[in-house]
Amino acid sequence: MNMFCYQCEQTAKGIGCTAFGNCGKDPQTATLQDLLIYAIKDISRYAHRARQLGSIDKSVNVFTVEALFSTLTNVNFDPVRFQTFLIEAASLRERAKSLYETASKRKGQTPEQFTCDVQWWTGLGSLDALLEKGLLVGIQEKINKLGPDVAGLQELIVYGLKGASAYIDHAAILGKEDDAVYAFIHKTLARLTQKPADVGELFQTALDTGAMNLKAMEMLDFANTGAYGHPEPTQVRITPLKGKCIVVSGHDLKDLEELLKQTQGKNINVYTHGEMLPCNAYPGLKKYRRLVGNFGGAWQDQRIEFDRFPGAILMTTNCLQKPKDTYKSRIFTSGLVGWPDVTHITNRDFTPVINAALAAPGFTEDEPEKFITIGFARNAALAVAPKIIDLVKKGKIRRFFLIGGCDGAKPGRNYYTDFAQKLPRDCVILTLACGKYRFNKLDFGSIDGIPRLLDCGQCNDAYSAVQIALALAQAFNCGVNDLPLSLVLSWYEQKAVAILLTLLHLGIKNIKLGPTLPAFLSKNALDVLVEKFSISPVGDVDKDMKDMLGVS
Ligand code: SF4
Ligand code: SF3
Repeated sequence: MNMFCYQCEQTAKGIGCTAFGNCGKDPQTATLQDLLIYAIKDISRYAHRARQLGSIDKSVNVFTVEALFSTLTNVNFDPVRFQTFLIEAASLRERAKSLYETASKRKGQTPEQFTCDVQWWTGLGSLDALLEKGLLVGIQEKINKLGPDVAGLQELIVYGLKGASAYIDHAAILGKEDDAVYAFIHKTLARLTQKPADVGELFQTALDTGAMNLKAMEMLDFANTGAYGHPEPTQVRITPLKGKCIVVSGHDLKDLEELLKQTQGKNINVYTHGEMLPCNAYPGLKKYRRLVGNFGGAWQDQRIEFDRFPGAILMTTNCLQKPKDTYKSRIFTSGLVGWPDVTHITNRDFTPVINAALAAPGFTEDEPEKFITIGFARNAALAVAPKIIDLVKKGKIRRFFLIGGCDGAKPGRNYYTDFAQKLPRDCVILTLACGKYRFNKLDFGSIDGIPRLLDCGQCNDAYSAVQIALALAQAFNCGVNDLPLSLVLSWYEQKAVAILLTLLHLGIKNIKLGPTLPAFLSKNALDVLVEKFSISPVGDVDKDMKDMLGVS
């Protein structure tokens, strides 16, 4: 069986994964994901029109976002879970359809009738039948039909929606929702079922997706800070302590909080991993004495790191890799994450995780102490803004570099380490997301008490970075593009796509992007990005840095 997926940076040969995903996604799962995306576009037609007539169904909203998020890279690899999703999708299609028809009748209107080339909602009990249908709606088919320019831009929009859905889902878990984001997603997916838009409209929709993602990140910021307080500068231990242990990876703060509650009094140390590192800076999470620090680095090292972690492992969101047999019995998934034959936690009952931690040996001794400093999200960073502005005016800080984004396994990502290390000592680095593990354990020193490395947090804390940039622009009475600020970004999955669209929506120019440019964007589409936004690929560290510093 074949597949075609080009949604992430690690796509095979920089073109597309066709036999098996480089991420570990098998062709069955890929095909079912394609069918699920097709299904939610169909459902969105009804949901969008029903909303226009004043009828909204919360379960359709939540399902749309969960379905999108589950197809994000490195989230769910379990074909059975996707079959279940499709069964649920079929019943939600009926619900959305009847919602629309009832609303139409109420207004004295005749509801529109829609057709689908593929009747995805029938034969749901047979995996083979679903796979047959999925193959008809794959991305390669779309490219053949629409050409690489339009197909690629349509996918850019869908990937932006996937990324934003991750943030919308996290915010909803903490009780923050806004119908405007669901409305945008339904409207946009519904539009994608119609006669293809031209390139200009597709670009505009992509930028609008970036605007919606800004709203999603803002909601999540408010949800996180509302529940756990504002991150504060914090020294985090990065070496293990003696004792039984659990490591929590992913992005879900609520899962971590519940686990910390459930492990109280059980003598189990809890460590963050990957994108959970910033949790150590939230007052509402760091108050738990047993949250003892961070273990390991970014997602792509997990098969080595989890192998040597002597406790239980919880994967709350992306990025999961194929578990090794050595730890398969002590790794657990939660939320939308899934891997066949790995125990999935439901209803945040972490008893199996706790039991696995108690059964595992744990660390036998304390490793020598080592700490890193984190916690410079918007509140903490803006608290030191007056001092930073003063240092800029005195010429002690020459330039800011936002070096952040996703990490990944492909070669070429040491560019970001080299770049950070080679920066002149009068430059400050802002960072966020898992790409920071390329350099966040290095000592960059400080400038008059301001650390040269300011860690804003997770990928969604791009919202914080935007707020910091806007505040600096206001202080210097200029636009963000006129600030002494350069953006050097790394991408891997679709949350990075959503964030990139947000930055473009804000009109931010001259972004350096790498390690490679998205395979799903055709040359023509990339040319437009270069022309309109002066985006350029990362190249030679020394040359790129000289260009950004404006020195010859
Ligand atoms: Fe390949 Fe990336 Fe798609 Fe996985 S998500 S199949 S690595 S393009
Ligand atoms: Fe990393 Fe997966 Fe993107 Fe949250 S954990 S940034 S890659």
